[in-house]
Amino acid sequence: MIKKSALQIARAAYKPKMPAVLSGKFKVEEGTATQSVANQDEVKALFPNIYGMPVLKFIADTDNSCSCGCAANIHPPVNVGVILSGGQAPGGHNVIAGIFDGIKVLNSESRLFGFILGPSGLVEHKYMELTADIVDEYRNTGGFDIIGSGRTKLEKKEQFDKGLEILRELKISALVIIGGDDSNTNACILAEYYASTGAGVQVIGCPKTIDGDLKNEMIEASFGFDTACKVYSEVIGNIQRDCNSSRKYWHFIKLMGRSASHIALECALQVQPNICIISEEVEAKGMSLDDIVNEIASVVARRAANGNDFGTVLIPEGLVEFCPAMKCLLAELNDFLANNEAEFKMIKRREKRAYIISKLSAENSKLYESLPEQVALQLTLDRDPHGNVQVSLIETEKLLAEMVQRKLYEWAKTGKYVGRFATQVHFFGYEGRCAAPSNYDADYCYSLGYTASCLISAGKTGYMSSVRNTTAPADEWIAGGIPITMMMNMEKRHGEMKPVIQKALVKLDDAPFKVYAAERDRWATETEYIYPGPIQYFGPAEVCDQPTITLKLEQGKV
Ligand code: FBP
Repeated sequence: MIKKSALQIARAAYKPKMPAVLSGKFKVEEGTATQSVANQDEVKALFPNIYGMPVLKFIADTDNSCSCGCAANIHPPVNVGVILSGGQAPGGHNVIAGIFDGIKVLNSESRLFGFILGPSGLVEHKYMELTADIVDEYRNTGGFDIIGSGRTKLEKKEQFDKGLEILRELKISALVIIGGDDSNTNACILAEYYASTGAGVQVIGCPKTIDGDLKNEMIEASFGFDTACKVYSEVIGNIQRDCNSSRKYWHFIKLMGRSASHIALECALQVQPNICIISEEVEAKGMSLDDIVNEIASVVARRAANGNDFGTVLIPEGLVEFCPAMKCLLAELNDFLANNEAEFKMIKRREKRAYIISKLSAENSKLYESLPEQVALQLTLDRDPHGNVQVSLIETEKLLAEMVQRKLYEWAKTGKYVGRFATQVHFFGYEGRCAAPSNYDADYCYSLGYTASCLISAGKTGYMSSVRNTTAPADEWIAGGIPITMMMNMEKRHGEMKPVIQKALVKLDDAPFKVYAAERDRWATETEYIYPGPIQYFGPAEVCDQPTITLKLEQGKV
C-alpha cells in the first residue's frame, strides 16, 4: 500500500469550487466572429476550417432540463482522450479530474483515456484508461505523474494520422490537450487537420504553464502560475530572513519562467526584494549586460555605504534573450544551429566554442567570445522540440554574480565602493512545478477540466477552455471557450515562419509592473522584505484563497 502524508490524506477530501453556472442547467452563448491577434490573412489561410469562430460562454438556462446545455436530455456516452504536454504545472491532475467528472455527468458510461508521456503517447499508441479509482488517487495533488508529460511537437501529417488510428480504435471522439502556448498551438493544428479530413475528433486545449505567459483578454491566467509563484515566494522569503539575520551575503536568485518575467515580477510583489530585473524592461531600454551589472553594483554600493552588505536579486530565467545584443547573437545562433545541427554535433566539446566564433558574424562573434566559457557553451545547447533556447540551462545567476563582483572590484580601487561582497546563487524552478496546487489552482484547474467536458458536449473543436473573473468568489467565475486561432500570429521557429500562439510578456504600462517600478528604489535601499510563508490550504480565506497579486492588480482588485 502506498504511504501518504497526513496533508495528502486531508487534501484528497477537498472538493474544488467551480463556477455556479456549471452545477445547474446551462446553455452556450455565442459572441461575434473573431480574428487572430496578428497576421490575419496568413493565419486564416492555414486554419480555414476553424478560423474566426465566436467566443463562447456558458450561461444559466432555466428552460432546458439538461445540465450540459444541449437540446437532448440524454447524452450518449463519450470517450475522451487527454494529453499532458510540456513542463509540469501544479493542478494538472485536477484538470483531468474535472474532465472525468464532467463526462461522467453527461453519461456514466463515458470513458477517459490518458496518453502516456505527452503527445508522443498519442503517436506511439501508449495510453491507459483513467478509471474512477485512479483519478481519485490524484485529486488535488501536484505533478503530472498520473500519465506523465512530454514535449514532442505534433506537427506532421503522419503523426496526426497515426494518432487517429488509436483514437478510432478506442472510439475517442474528443481529445483534450493540456499545455502551454506551444502545445495549444499543436492542439489548434490538430483540430484543423481533423476538421479538414472529417475525422470526427474534436480537439480542446487547456491553458497550462507556470510561466504565466499564456494569457490574454479572454484567458486571464495559465494554471500553475499561482502555486509556483507562492512556492518560490515562500523560499525567497526564507532566504531574505536568513540574509537579514547573518547580513553577509548577496543572494542571486534566478526564477523559472522562460522568456516572460511574470514569475520574477509576481515574486517581487510578494517578497519586496532589493532588486528584481524585468527582462521586458531591459529590452525596452535597450540595456546591455554591462548596464544591468552597473545597476546591480550601484545598489550593492549604496547599501554597503549604509552598512548593509547583504541583499537579494531576482533574475528572470530568460534575461539573456532580452538584451538586444544577446538577442541578436541568439537569433544568429538559432539559425546557424538549425541549419548546421549535424556538423555541430560532430565537433568535439572543447572545440565547439572556437568553431562557433569562426562561424558567426564579426559583431556576434566578438560578443560570444567575451562571455565566460561555460555560459557561451550553454547558449549552444540543444533547442527544445519547439525551437526554444533552453534558458533553464543558462546560469545567468552565476554570470551576473561574477560580473558584479568584477565591477565592484574595479570600483573599490577608486573608492567608489567600500564593502564586503559575498554571494550565494540559486535557481528556483523545478521546486515549484509539481507542488500541491493552492486552493486557487485546485479550483481553477478543476473548473477548466469541467469546462472542457462542456465544450465537448457542445460539439466544439479548436477551442481553449476558459474560466474568467477568478478574482471573484469561485461561484461567480465565468466558464466558456475561446477559439485558439484568436490568439495566434506568425513567428520564426527553427528558421521558418510558423503559426503560434502569441506569448504574453510583462507589459510595462500595466499595473503589476507600474506598482513594482514605483516601489523599487525604496526596496533597494531600505530592507523591507516580506516573508509570505508556505501555501495554506485550511484556514481563513484571506490566507488560503487569494489569487496572485499580478492578477488582482491586472483586474484593479488591489
Ligand atoms: P512550459 O512552457 O511547457 O509550461 O514549460 C515551463 C518551464 O518550466 C519553463 O519555465 C522552463 O524554461 C522549462 O519549462 C524547462 O523545461 P524542461 O522541463 O524541459 O527542463
